[in-house]
Amino acid sequence: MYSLKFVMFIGILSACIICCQGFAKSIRKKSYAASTMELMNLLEVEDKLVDNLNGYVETLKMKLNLMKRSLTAMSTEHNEMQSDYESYLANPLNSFRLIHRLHTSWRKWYHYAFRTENNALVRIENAHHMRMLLPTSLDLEHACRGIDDLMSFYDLKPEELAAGNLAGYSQTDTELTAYDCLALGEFSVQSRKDDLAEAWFNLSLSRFDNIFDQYRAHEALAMLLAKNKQLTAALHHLDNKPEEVAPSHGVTHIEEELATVQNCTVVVQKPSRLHCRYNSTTTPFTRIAPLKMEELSLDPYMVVFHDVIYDREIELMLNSSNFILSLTDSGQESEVRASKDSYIVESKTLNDRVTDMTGLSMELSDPFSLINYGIGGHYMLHYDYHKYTNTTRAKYGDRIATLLFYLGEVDSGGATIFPRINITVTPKKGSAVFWYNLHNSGALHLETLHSACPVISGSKYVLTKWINELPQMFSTPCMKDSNLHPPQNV
Ligand SMILES: *[C@@H]1O[C@H](CO)[C@@H](O)[C@H](O)[C@H]1NC(C)=O
Ligand SMILES: *[C@@H]1O[C@H](CO)[C@@H](O)[C@H](O)[C@H]1NC(C)=O
Ligand SMILES: *[C@@H]1O[C@H](CO)[C@@H](O)[C@H](O)[C@H]1NC(C)=O
Ligand SMILES: *[C@@H]1O[C@H](CO)[C@@H](O)[C@H](O)[C@H]1NC(C)=O
Ligand SMILES: *[C@@H]1O[C@H](CO)[C@@H](O)[C@H](O)[C@H]1NC(C)=O
Ligand SMILES: CC(=O)N[C@H]1CO[C@H](CO)[C@@H](O)[C@@H]1O
Repeated sequence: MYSLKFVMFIGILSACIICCQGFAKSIRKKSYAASTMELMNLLEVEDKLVDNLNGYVETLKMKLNLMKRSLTAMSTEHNEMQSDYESYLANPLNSFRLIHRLHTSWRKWYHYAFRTENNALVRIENAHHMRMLLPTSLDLEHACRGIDDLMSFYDLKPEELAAGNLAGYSQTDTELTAYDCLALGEFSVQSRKDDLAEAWFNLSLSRFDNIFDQYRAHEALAMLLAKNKQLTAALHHLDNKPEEVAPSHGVTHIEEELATVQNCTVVVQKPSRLHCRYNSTTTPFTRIAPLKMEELSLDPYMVVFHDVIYDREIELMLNSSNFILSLTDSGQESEVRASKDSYIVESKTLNDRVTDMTGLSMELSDPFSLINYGIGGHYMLHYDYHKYTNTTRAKYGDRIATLLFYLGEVDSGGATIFPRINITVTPKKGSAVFWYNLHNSGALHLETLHSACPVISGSKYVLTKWINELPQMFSTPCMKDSNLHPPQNV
């Protein structure tokens, strides 16, 4: 039991403080975890909730009993008929009763089954109102932090706490449940204490007693391992997935990351390209200087252009003192992109060239951004589109297409890969890859998921251009549900 006297003393004290400070009691502002008074209120709330649920169960039981009794009567009658149905139905009264039963009674039962009893409804509404009194996720976070602080101060281990052992002050009835351990693990993940999180998840796993619940702990462990790039170990935890459980978004993501890693180790040029030809039909410029382009995919439409940026242009850009300065800045390492922060480049010449290559207007497009990936530099799986809400999108426009110039030769690694369409583009100095991120209908093209493989040797410079959809309104034919973007003449 709780030390009630102590709790009440603190409770009264807190009440005084609350009154003195003139807090409106009706609006709960205090964190439950911060005050014993509030915790006492929470005990009361739990009492009421249990009462309420009990009432609900009683109401349902009455309904169930009523239905069971009728069912017994009905099946007795039905069985009687079946033993000798000819003589049963020979009696006109029996025939009448059969028709009546099926016409009236079953309908009645059907409606009765759907109807929610007033009594039950009141209980549900009670529960609905009491939601206001329940601890919020912030309360839970405070509570987790409290436990975490205790552990740091007294150097407690998760196993001890889980067993209800508070620094030698042991009480077996305060053992933590598997779900408690899971919540503390998730809090530890958020606080970036991964070792602690693993220990909590391990404890949670050992406390669950069926495979469905256990899978939740396995999933949590898998996410943790995946975060630390231990993808194979992560997938191992997912082996035990019960068939009835639908794969979660996170799990799919781990599988894709792993496939990406495997793909990156086999960076091979895709042999069967669709076409390779000189193209001179996009704009007048290209009639004079045809573009060498290869089609990689029709859906999403994706092409590689060769020799579209000149060595001298690249040298000038990379020699720019501002760019060099931006490289020596200690760029923040992000988890998604392990590369130096990008550097903005404005160039009318290049803008015009992209228009020549793609037939798209560069109005409203993001400026070029120059990115350097050093050894091991990579970019995890992502989409280029923003996935704006409709109103934001109507205002700003999403990125309809991406053009990516390769500015440096990479000796090994560094490919751009699209796992969902099985396309790998190896960087080649002076070439560029172009693809549409959106369907012609405007829908986001999910197959454009891509990542940049780690550079093994060399240094990879890419110049990207994200092209805005809004100025293309009159040039892109809007064919609903058509995936192919036939390039247009400007
Ligand atoms: C969690 O369990 C795994 C497998 O039993 C073990 O290898 C690992 O060391 C444990 N981690 C912690 C932090 O206890
Ligand atoms: C993906 O491409 C590689 C290399 O071209 C090929 O070996 C493999 O069979 C392809 N996989 C699929 C699923 O198309
Ligand atoms: C770029 O810098 C290198 C080394 O400092 C120099 O040799 C080269 O001439 C420069 N190129 C241009 C185009 O300025
Ligand atoms: C946004 O627009 C699309 C297409 O017009 C529509 O299908 C979707 O329901 C809209 N979403 C919202 C949140 O309005
Ligand atoms: C050249 O490319 C443009 C745009 O990419 C396309 O419309 C046209 O069909 C291509 N022409 C040839 C001859 O391939
Ligand atoms: C581009 C590429 O090699 N894609 C492959 C990546 O890995 C998955 C699964 O292993 C394959 O199905 C893709 O073909």
